[in-house]
Amino acid sequence: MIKVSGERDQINIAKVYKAGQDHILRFWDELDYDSRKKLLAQIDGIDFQLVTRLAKGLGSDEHKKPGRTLGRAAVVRAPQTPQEHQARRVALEEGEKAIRAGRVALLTVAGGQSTRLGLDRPKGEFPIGPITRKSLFQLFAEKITALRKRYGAQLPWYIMTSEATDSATRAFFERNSYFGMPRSKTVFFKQRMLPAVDRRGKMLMTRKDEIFMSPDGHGGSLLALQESGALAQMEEDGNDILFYFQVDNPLVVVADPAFIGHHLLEGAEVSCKAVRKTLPLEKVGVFASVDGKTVVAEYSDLSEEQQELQDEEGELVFGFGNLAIHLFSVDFLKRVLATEQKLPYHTSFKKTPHIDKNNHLVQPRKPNGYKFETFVFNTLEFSEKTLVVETLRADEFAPVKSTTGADTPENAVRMLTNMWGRWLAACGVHVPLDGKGDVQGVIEISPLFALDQAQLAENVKAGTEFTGQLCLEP
Ligand code: UD2
Repeated sequence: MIKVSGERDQINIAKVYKAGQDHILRFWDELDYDSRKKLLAQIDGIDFQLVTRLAKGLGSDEHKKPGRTLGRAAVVRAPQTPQEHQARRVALEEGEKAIRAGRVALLTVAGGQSTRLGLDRPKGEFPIGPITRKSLFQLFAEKITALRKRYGAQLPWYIMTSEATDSATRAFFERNSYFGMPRSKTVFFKQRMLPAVDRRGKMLMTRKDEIFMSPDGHGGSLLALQESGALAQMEEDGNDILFYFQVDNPLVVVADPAFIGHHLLEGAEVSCKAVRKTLPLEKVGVFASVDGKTVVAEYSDLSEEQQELQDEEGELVFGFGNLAIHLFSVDFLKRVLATEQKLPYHTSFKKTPHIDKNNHLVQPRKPNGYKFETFVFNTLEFSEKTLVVETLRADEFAPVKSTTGADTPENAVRMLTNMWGRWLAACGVHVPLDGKGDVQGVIEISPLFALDQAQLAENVKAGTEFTGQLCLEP
């Protein structure tokens, strides 16, 4: 066993050997003081018991509970009838009251590594503004600023980063003077990281003095909120409702008052937004019910027959996809954190660059490393009352995920332009569409100019014309 001086380091090194991971100390003799310190610090942050447990279960996802019978989940449909519209108005008022009363805090999860986008920066820096090329972070900041002005509320914004995105994210906000927002109400906090292991359960190294680590999944937000003191701060500030959204969706209606109102009126612990799937086999998690509880079932856990299953009216039984827009009661989060039972870990098998025992960099062509993550929607299994509310994709969901496939930046920009085009058309501006129904041209409306269609109607100047490009800023 290698020799270290500090007591804590000695205990940690003993854990490394006990877990059978001593290959991570293979280059110890070649490391200088700083490198040793760095490696010891990384080791200090690893829960070796957890890694051992996860490595033992490779190939058998913890979350897959055998024999669960999935049924259809109850979903509040997007309003169509006069009664449904009236119910929405009542919910809207209730939600606005809660926002004005300072009950709502916001959470953006932005710890992911944006590998599929091939970005070397945090995804929140992605230039999404169709004309201004403003970043996702700026777009959210403008929405939040507009909401704060509208409701006279603080709406504190918690942003979860990870070791992979933290310093770059903070620096980006600094460089941009926090987009004019008060610094005290923008709070960054880091989620934990976990090592990846190979087929034999051995941790992978990226350098002689560095273990490969990746963020522990958006489910890590619960523990990170607690460990950072954010949950305690929410309580102190009187925030009892948390609005959760992902950094990748520029269309999100931040702190949607109608959604908050439904959540409160139903007495829900968790509420989720849902959209109808575009195709039965669309790759999204879907809402389902198990023993009377609403859950999210991943598409990969459903058979093709299940994904295509229809009722007598020809509607998909598992037809509502998860947008990853949620409301959590803060008390609920505290209860989940206090239970013995933890969120299950999901395993993914990915190409993971690493060094071999001769310190040669290996760029695998096939998957070689198991990563472990928990998912925030697994908290639904702890919820006594969950509400799922349908919304329209065109108005609220255009995630920026990948350079290919359905969720590209180009698609998100087109959907933003189309939404703003619909708002303008409703204000009487002529907006020509092409054969596919897309706006012919490009439109951008700053949330500081108009947060929604109603505000646009108040602010747009009479005689505004669209001639292929229109940018409305305050
Ligand atoms: C997620 C959902 C999917 C659907 C979709 C909606 C999962 C497994 N699937 O798909 O069902 O709802 O979103 O867009 O969640 N993140 C962190 N830390 C982490 C991992 C992720 O902050 O450790 C953030 C990440 O920055 C991003 C979000 O979580 O904002 C989603 O992560 P993803 O892109 O890996 O999720 P995806 O596309 O698999």
